[in-house]
Amino acid sequence: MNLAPIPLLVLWLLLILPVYADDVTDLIPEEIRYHGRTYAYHPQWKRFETILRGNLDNDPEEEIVVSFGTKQKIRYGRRKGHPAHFCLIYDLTGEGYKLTKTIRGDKFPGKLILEDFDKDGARELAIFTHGRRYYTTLYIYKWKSGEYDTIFKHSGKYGIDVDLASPPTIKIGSPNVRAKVTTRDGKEIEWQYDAESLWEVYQWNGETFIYNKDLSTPPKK
Ligand SMILES: [Ca+2]
Ligand SMILES: [Ca+2]
Repeated sequence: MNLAPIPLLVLWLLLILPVYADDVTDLIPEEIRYHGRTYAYHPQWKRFETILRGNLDNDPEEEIVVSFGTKQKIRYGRRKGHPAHFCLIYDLTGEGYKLTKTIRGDKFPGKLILEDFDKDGARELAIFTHGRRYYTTLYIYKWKSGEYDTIFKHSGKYGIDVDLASPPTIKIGSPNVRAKVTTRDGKEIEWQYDAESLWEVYQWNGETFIYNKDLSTPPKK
């Protein structure tokens, strides 16, 4: 076997990979001005950074979506800036990638999903964003009449999951406070949390996610 091409291949990869990576890394800015405040990129959440490509709007070029953590810059006082999650959408134009949408999430970056829920050829963007005390919010954005519109938003701290089955569903957990327990004298009372969450299920109906009573965990009576 002729191994001569292998070093050349490695050299070629070393030449091409950094160019691509630099390009994409540049899409995460060092600073963002948002609603009169300045936020600085913070590497503390680097392992949760996400960069995805996909066509999100009505032109054929792909967009790039980046999601990362920042801290608000506070000029005066010794207080440290609060964390803030940002998600940016760039559109590919003749001159390169142009920022078209800035989404401020909660405090910490979560996962992103690009999925064409309504099968119209443009993908929708699902953003998970986290707050303190295990609080998670899920936003779903869709390109509609020239802008990105929120078609779904829900928060909770007992689990949120997007299932991309056909039709797709979203499960939102809530505490099962109605669990029944039996007292020592044999009486059944509603007293404590059950280990298993209750699940509110939303199912895609062709246009949006709507609550589906049959798929949801029935509240215990
Ligand atoms: Ca596009
Ligand atoms: Ca779509």
